[in-house]
Amino acid sequence: MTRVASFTINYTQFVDPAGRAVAALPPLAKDPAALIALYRGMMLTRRFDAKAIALQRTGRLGTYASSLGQEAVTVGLASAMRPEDVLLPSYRETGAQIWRGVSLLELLLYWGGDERGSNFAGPRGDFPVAVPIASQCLHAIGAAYAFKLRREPRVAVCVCGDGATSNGAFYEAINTAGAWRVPAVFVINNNQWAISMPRSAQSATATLAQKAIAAGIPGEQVDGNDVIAVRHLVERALERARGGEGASVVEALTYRMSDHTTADDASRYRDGEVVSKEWANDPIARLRTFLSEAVVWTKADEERLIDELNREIDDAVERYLATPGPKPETMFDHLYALLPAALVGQRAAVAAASAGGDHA
Ligand SMILES: Cc1ncc(C[n+]2csc(CCOP(=O)(O)OP(=O)(O)O)c2C)c(N)n1
Ligand SMILES: [Mg+2]
Repeated sequence: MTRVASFTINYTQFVDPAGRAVAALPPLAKDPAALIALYRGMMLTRRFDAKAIALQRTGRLGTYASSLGQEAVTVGLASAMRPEDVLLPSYRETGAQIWRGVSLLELLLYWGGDERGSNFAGPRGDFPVAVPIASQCLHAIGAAYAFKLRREPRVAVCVCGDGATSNGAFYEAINTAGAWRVPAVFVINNNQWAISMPRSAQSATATLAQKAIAAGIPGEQVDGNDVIAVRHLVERALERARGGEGASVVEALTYRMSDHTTADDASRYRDGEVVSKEWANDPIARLRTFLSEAVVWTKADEERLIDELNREIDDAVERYLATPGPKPETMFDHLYALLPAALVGQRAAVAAASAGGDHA
């Protein structure tokens, strides 16, 4: 018998849950401005998240998917990208979208059921939120193949959940990424749950990263609550893709601290004590401790930042609530470039029957 293939999956962590460096740090970790920007991005994401849930609970926003506890994955991966790269997010990448320049108003409009919120004024090339699981993985292949054909030094960055890696579209996408050697990075935001299905019941594989091996591309794991590590690993994967070496998979290990969405009640299927213990891994507290020790981050800095973020969020909420809601017939306007004849009549019938509404 001869061994014809073998593989190893590496796991990277730079800063442990107590905020201590546990490995030789990358240059980023010694750049106070860069660290503070990451901290601000994570704090904004968390505060926006809380506001979005409050708006949903008071009937002023639709179903919303929280990223509580997952801020380091979503902000870390976006911070590694260049503006000209393209993000293909799932519904849990609010932090990445904000970092990329999607406005808080656009996010509120989207989650308020208004498709104008997906017509980003900032990152024009970024894809809208993908709700159908893993569909964005295939879109990423299309985008990445276009970059390759046009010889543009851009990378398609696709983010999907742990559960999404059980979907055929994920396997098809990574297989094609390997075969076509396209500039793509697949980040698995492994929050340990696919609604009520725990990671252990989703797949018998030891790591999700090793699914990449079967596609002929590298896969590795990172501590998804260590923003420095996420940023570093995704940056490396991006450099590789940009340099013509092809796609890779980064599995970021984190934990979904929230319900699946505002339409879910996670206390029905998971142990509250286990969830509470996960707060010890909070990515924001970890960076705050690291910052206070490595750089100067005082209580006054923290208070100033919170004031500034509150103002930014309140201003977006005010503008959102003052935006007249979309007319019901506009639901026909964003799927087809040219509306099929069969739907033209339906659109007209809806328009005739509706008077429109608003978000407040
Ligand atoms: C193709 C498809 N199948 C099923 C669903 C229903 N669904 C919505 S979220 C979800 C679980 C996804 O879990 P995961 O990929 O881990 O992402 P997470 O929600 O944890 O971020 C499922 C099955 C869907 N949206 N699309
Ligand atoms: Mg999940």
